[in-house]
Amino acid sequence: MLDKLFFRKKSQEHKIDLDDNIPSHVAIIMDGNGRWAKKRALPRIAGHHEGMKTVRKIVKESNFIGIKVLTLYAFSTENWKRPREEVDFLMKLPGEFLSTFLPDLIKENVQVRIMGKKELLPLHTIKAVDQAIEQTKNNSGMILNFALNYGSRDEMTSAVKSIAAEIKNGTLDPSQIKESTIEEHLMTHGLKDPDLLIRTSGEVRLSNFMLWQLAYSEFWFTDVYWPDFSENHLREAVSQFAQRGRRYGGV
Ligand code: V07
Repeated sequence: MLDKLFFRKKSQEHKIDLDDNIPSHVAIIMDGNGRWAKKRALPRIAGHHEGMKTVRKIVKESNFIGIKVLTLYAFSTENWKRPREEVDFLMKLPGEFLSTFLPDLIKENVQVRIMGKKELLPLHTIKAVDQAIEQTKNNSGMILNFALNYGSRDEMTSAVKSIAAEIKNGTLDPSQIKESTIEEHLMTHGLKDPDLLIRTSGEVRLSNFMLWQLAYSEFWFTDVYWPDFSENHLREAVSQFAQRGRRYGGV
């Protein structure tokens, strides 16, 4: 690992030093697939398909850099409002991605996870992701966490519901509720908060993504459309992160 990083250190444009503060959890809003396609007079689904190939590249590079958790916003609770054909196409991407890349992910010791309301996905999508989760559950390397039918307000609403149910059945008293109680009921329980959020394609908002978990994260934005996002862009974001000091509200 040491000499590999050293080799790349000399050969890459954005240097990441061995003693750098590598973000352990990186979250990405993969935006701009539709605009990428439009620019080329292609259908939107062509952009999504190209975006899927970028996912593979960025997963590989993240693992190489030493990122421990990579969370990718693949489908939001709002995305159901898109045209039916586009939604149907998007729902086939997890299956296509996994049938192509799952063997590589297994070799690379990556653990696949999903956060979001899985029950509302088409059965073929659920089957594909469940199989990947099952086949990688004992992997000890990078966690690849796909936000699929995920919305932060939906996540918080579910958390409040289950906390309320525990109060009602007597297993929890309101006076015992702490920040950690809420954290334990979120879909990210057990994962540390993202250190770095990346959003592509020039939009500068959170769009209902990990509102609780991003409270102290560094944000990094680029105008680049997701299908054009490269390993070098990721290294640029990570090396800028490594240079920024973080104070957590202290002095
Ligand atoms: C999707 C490609 C990336 C750009 C954003 C929208 C389109 C990979 C997955 C995926 C999800 C779960 C999983 C394995 C792969 C995916 C959707 C859309 C819905 F276990 N890319 N990708 N899922 N796009």
